Amino acid sequence: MERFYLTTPIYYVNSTPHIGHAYTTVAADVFVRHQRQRGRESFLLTGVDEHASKVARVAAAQGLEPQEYVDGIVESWRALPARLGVSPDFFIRTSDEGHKRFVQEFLERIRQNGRDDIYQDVYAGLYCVGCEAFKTEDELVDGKCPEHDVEPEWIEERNWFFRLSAYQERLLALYERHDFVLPAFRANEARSFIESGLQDFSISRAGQPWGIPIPWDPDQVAYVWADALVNYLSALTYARSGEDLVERFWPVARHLLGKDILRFHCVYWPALLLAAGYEPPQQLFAHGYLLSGDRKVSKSLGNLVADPLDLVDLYGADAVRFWCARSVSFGQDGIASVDGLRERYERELGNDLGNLLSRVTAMIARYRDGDLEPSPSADSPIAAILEPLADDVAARLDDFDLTGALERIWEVVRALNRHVESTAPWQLAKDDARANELDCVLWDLLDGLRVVAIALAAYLPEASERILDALRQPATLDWREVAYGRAQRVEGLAAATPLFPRVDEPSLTV
Ligand code: ME8
Repeated sequence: MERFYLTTPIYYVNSTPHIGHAYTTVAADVFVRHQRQRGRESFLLTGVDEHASKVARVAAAQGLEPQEYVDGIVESWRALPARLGVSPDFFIRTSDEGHKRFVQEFLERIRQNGRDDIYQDVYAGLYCVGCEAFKTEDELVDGKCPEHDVEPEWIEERNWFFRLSAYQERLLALYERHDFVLPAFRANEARSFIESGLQDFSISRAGQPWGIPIPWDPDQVAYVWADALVNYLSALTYARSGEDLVERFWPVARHLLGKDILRFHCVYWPALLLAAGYEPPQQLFAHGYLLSGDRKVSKSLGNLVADPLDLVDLYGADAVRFWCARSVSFGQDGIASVDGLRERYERELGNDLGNLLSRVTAMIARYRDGDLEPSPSADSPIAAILEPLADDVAARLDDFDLTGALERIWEVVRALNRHVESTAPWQLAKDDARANELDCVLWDLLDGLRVVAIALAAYLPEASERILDALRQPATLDWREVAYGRAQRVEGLAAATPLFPRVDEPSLTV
């Protein structure tokens, strides 16, 4: 049985979600839904990172205890996947007891691995609370963290260090595998960072009451990244009560993340795993930034596009999912604009796909009273168009090519539209001698739309179900159905209602 385990980053709860968080969450869901269609046992993990200093600060500013604060705001983070049509197999909170216990065991395993990988020292240096990361002078621009545009704070404290420097060779060996980190240019970035020499880093913080206590020194708490990264493993130990999923899913673990947290995932995390006696993940994919102007979309930079949930209210989850997958080539940076969403909604979802469904169903209703018998033909041009689709899309999605796979499906949508124009069923309908020809054309279009609906199901789960329903086809999403000639006979098919009706938009632009 092939399995698939995919994680999103766990997001900081110092604020509510924005479109950048929706982006990774949607992408992860598309990959997992697709693998399920191919019959793979899959597990999608997402959740929140609660023990950050910035979270404690926001709580204090609101006069709340950190736990009280996170218990409140976590609801808006749970709503994010739910409203985007994403149903994670588990939603982790780092304040879960199961997670806290596992982090303590994990750190204890490293300390007792016989290699002296954890030692005490004094950290004196800079810390960016935005990144929750220690910074060196050369990482700053004009004395500020370039990511958050703020000066880091000076910290001097005695805490526990992890001997990352001892893992250079073992980490480089992971990068011998060409696809350990994708895209390849990100693998090169991580590899050169490792080659440039690794500094040990602090895995605990002194004088911070909010966090997971270090088991052998409860006056200190785990550094937020040494706590958060472990979620990918800890979740598997308690997501299902009485069941440990580590053996089932850890060997096939894949992490999806934004490029901002590449080093933590591609360098620190595999080293911590090796030190604790676990295998590194199978694969990591780092995508780019959604930008507003030339800056990353971010709450702290205050350049938000719009609340993702407002966009869902207006356009529906499918439209937001489509826009995430299609507006920026996955892996690259790109502009996320609400204008772009509106434009794609109208032109691609409304016209290319929605009108195609309306036209095809209306023609079947009108010219054949809604009844059609299967009439596949091996030399149909539609057969040739559909034949390579399943493999092409699957290969792209296996490589995390979210945008490329969708474009491949859209080629078929466009081809079906051209087929309507070139065969002109309204002309055929005028000539009784061409009745068979009309049957074949209509049936091919029906079958093509059926294939498109199944191929698109991972991206547009709601629309896909509605298309299959409008076509009176079974709701099965089995990937083997993405093949020509499998549509079933239809009876009493009616013209479909618009799939993506016009939206009158209030002011949502930046
Ligand atoms: O870094 N464009 O949490 P975070 C694209 N808690 N993706 C974006 C984005 C943008 N403009 N803004 C955010 C953390 N993201 C840690 C992670 S994991 C063990 C701990 C997405 O709330 C993207 O996935 O800052 C990015 O990596 C993540 O949100 C950062 O979320």
